[in-house]
Amino acid sequence: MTNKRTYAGIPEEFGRLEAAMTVLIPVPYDGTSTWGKGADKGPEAFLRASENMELYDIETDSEVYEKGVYLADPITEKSSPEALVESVHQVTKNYINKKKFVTLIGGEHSLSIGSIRAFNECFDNLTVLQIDAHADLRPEYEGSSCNHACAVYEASQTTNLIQVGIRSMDSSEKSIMNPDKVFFAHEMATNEYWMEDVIDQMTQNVFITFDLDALDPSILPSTGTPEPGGLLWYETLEFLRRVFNQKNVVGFDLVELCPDGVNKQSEFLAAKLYYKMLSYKFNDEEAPLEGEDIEGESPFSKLNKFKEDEDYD
Ligand SMILES: [Mn+2]
Repeated sequence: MTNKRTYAGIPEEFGRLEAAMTVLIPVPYDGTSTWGKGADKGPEAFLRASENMELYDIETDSEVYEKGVYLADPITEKSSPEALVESVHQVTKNYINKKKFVTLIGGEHSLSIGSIRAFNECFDNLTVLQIDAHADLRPEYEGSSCNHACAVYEASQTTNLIQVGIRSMDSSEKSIMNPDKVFFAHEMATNEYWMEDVIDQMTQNVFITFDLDALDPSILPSTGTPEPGGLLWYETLEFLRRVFNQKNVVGFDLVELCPDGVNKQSEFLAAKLYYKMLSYKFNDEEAPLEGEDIEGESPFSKLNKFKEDEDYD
């Protein structure tokens, strides 16, 4: 196990599975994208950018990598969209059952069907916070229910789905959409209270599926379908900080990074965004003491269906 690559090049002691609070699963998948190809290159570009990022976070005055981040083997299933979704579902669930804070880097958005399914099986009353330019509510597209255009249809039926930043959809998706739980970009632009309004719709347990095309193409051009009128950096961070502070975020995925091989700002933004989200997640956690066993110290263990400690003291 020596010389195994670690997330962001962190020291091996923080990269071991046993010591890590967070697991990062790369999913280099681009099987169903319709226009801009290249999301399969997303995880590698993200990891390389992460290795060139400073690991002290000024805002939270923390070095969250010390909580441990385990870089899992990439999921490379490519035989069919359905097989990819099932593989993501199983691998994600496996790490949740190990009481880890599970995160994924894609890869196109269809992988989230599998990650959301796993989280929904493991956490009660799950809210799925979808940050995205696209509604992605089609029950089926090009012959598959596991197409990226269908990324949150299942979530709309089985979870408390909240959609933020939406500015592109098909009229047929209107009938599936819940008007109280969709926040269109053009309305957010004139509603100074949109962040509170979104959080008011949430249950306590929140999984975030963050399609990077939610961001404005001026700050993140390298994505499959760049839509004008997206979120900017500091409003995105402020919103995420509030969600992490007020809710129990149980995991997240970042999808649709399509590096162009030349400009590096998009993968660097994704790397920084990921690290910010970890910094917010573990900001108010007590660091485990030297030599202390962190097994069972998972920040959301009490809400995990597989944890039974409250009944057994
Ligand atoms: Mn999208």
